[in-house]
Amino acid sequence: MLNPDRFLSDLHTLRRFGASGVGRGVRRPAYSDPDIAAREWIAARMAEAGLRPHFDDMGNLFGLAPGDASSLLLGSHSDSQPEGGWLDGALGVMAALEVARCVPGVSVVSFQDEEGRFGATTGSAVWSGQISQAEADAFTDHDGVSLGRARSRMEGLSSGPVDPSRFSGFMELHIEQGPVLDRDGKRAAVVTDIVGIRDMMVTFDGEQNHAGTTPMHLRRDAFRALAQFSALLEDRLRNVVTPQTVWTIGHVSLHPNASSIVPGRARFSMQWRDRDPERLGRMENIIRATAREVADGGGFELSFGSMFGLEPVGMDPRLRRALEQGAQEVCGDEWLHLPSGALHDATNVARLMPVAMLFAPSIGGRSHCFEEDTEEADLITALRILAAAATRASAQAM
Ligand code: HGY
Ligand code: MN
Ligand code: MN
Repeated sequence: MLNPDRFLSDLHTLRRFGASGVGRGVRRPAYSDPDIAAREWIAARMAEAGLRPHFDDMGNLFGLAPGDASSLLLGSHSDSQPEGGWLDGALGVMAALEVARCVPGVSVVSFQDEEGRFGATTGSAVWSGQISQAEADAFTDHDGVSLGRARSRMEGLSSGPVDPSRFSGFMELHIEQGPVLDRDGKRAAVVTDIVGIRDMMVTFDGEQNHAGTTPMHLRRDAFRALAQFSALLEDRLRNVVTPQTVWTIGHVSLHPNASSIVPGRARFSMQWRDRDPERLGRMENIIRATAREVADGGGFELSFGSMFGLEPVGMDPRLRRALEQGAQEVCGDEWLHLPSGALHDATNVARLMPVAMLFAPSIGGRSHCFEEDTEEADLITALRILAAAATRASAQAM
């Protein structure tokens, strides 16, 4: 029998690992002390629930259903953004655990580094073979720490790889992290598809110089190149994008980043997302051409880092149907279909097995911030839908 109080208590306990900032914010980046401590606590809760905790070499934590029969995998991730909310990922892991306590044939997972301290959805990307362990180990965070070095902090916990063929499918409950459910007053969403993403670092190199004595017309100011690139891009992308297309310059570092020095270098992240792979490709061409136009026009050196990409994925019709029936059963017509503008581990897992996703509302549509929150009644509704769907899906898989 589902125990909503136990589920909510688990969520509040998990939030305490890396509790930060206002509200229920967290700082729990992959392989940090709070992340590792949280994973060890989740492993203990898995064991109490009758699952077999199993860390793999990446630090992905599985709670394996007893016996050798195929099981349905439920879960998400428990690492957070540098400034994150208490529910992003955590909701899916703790709801999966509560369902596994009540529905036979359910295993649980908390993937590592979904939030991309080192890349994006790195733990499930390695597990699904999207990238090799060696490739992942070479990734570095913005402080230059390699994933290989960071994950060595979990050395000794690993029991080796988990074979994906032991699972019949994957379902992930996640907060919407957007405004639609909150705006429309709906209780849940069944996801139709997950956007694709492209992400790369770009560098403009100009000329470092004195901020007081260098006339404006003689400057090769790398920040101004970045500003001009960003403004020009709005215009160049206009005829290619839709209202749902997004692009973000989220990380910027200026060198030497001093008030009295004209910056000689601007290094920044360029990320874009869309549901159409062909549009992602056209955007890449425009982004590269616009950066080149700015560099040539202002006498800057231009360099591009390696590009990370994931393709858009659709949801499995059978598992999606189980979520739709679960939603209808639990909250009548108070649910809808939504595409996911956020990336999720389900994108990588879809390479291995059928996947489907369920969203719970985000208050004010806020996420990737300390203010992220969801009404507790909506958390319980989502739990009930996930349990109803898992009951159907695991029965069908037998
Ligand atoms: O960025 C994303 O979409 C995910 O929340 N990491
Ligand atoms: Mn997430
Ligand atoms: Mn996130």
